[in-house]
Amino acid sequence: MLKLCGFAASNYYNKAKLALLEKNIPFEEELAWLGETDTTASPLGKVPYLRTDEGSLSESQVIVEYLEARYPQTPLVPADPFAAAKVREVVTYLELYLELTARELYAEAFFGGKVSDAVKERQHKLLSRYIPAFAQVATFSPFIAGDTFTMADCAAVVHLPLVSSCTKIIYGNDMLAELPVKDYLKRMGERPHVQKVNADRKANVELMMSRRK
Ligand SMILES: N[C@@H](CCC(=O)N[C@@H](CS)C(=O)NCC(=O)O)C(=O)O
Repeated sequence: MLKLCGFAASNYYNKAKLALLEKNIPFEEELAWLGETDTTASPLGKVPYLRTDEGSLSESQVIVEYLEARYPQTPLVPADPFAAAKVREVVTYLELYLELTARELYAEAFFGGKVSDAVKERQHKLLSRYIPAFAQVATFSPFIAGDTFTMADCAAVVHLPLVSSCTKIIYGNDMLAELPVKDYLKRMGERPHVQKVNADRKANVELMMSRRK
């Protein structure tokens, strides 16, 4: 049985979890907080990682691509190579440009830390350039990368809320406000597997907070 390792407050963990759920692949969850991960499975100590009968895998996109190749049921990329590449393009813009750039602000936005004004300014400049580029590759019609649910939605559903809320907290305005993100997330929130991921995330955030006290 596949084992998804990490914790459900993590957006990258939830991306892999949503792919597993949407593809109806049986799996178990193994709770591993940061600092308590198996570094033979995830050398950088990051979550998620996946235990399979063949060995372990780290990096959420590697995991999702493995699931896609190993379990072709309920595909999360179109069969057409160009359409599939367009889906992966959206994932790349979401993660490499939006999420990773916003991540520099999370310490202050979500974890009670402090981010310097210089970093805030630099990330604002980058996001101001990256968000319109993302808007050019994302369709939101009705899914993030076209007319079917894909691995790009597994990423968008977990990353977009963080980018919205952290920019709102740090800069006083949601830098995604001009994109149809709210309506998109509302639509996605009607999917039972998205609801499960969100409910498990909330419960895990509470557990995380109670551990800090
Ligand atoms: N590129 C990685 C990113 C995963 C990641 O950053 N996960 C966070 C939790 S949301 C983490 O493990 N952070 C700890 C660290 O970066 O050391 C992936 O796609 O799996």
